[in-house]
Amino acid sequence: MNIKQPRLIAFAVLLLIMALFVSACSDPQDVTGATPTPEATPNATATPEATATPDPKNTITVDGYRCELAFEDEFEGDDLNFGLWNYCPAWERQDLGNRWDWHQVKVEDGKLKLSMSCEDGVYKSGAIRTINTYKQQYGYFEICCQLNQIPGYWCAFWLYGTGVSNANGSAEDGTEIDIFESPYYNRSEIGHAIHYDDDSWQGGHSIYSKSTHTYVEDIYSGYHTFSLLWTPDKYVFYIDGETVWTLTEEDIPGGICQVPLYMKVTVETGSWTGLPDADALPDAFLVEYVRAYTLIQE
Ligand SMILES: [Ca+2]
Ligand SMILES: [Ca+2]
Repeated sequence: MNIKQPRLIAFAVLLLIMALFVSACSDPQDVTGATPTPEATPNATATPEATATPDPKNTITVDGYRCELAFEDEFEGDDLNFGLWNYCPAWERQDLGNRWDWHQVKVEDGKLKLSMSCEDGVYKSGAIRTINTYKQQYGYFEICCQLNQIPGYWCAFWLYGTGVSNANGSAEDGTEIDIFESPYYNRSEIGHAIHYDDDSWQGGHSIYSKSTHTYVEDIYSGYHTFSLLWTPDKYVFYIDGETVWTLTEEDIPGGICQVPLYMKVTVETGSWTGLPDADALPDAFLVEYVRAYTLIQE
């Protein structure tokens, strides 16, 4: 027997083991991705963080105030969500005979469409509100929308409550907060206002009002957001996320509203804007979504 034979056998066994090892590493299944990677570790598909990540839309921070989504309508489907909204009553609205009319309210293509028509000289427009479905005190309110495309009427997103007409010198029992109004089509301006102690129901007028205008180039083109932060001691108005008006309790003799209000999304016309050209109707106020967030108490 050759003394080198056991070494040859051992060397051959070693080569066989190495061949098997190389074969296993080059298995096509491994090459195609079965080999666990850091991203594909068993934990990665079941980590609590992955499934519990909050929707960034649900909790937001506005000027340092943490807010949680409490009301949302993206206007999907083909009808108004009557769990969230009601039609505004078909009463006469403004001084030139404008009336609200539920026939001017539609939901289609993922949007709320509030239009205007002129029938026998009467201008009818769409309007909805949450008077019977949702009220909120403080928080952040936001609408994303495309405004009127012709002059002669205005769109608005506003907050209102029954206490607005309680003329007692206080704004705390109810304030109309006009987050935005669009009567200034020809000037690319947007209006913002508050009203309280409004005795207009008795034929008078708002005893206290404060308002401002904001110029934004091309604001009547495309979609924009209009929003309000309402805290116990201030209102902050925003257009496209930019602060455009701030009112603190020192700015308002009656103070900041301290009661829940409901939301209104409306179209109106009157002597403020003049009537629109009937031949240009129906134009439409298009709303992509409305959201309301409550303040998170900390
Ligand atoms: Ca009052
Ligand atoms: Ca939408």
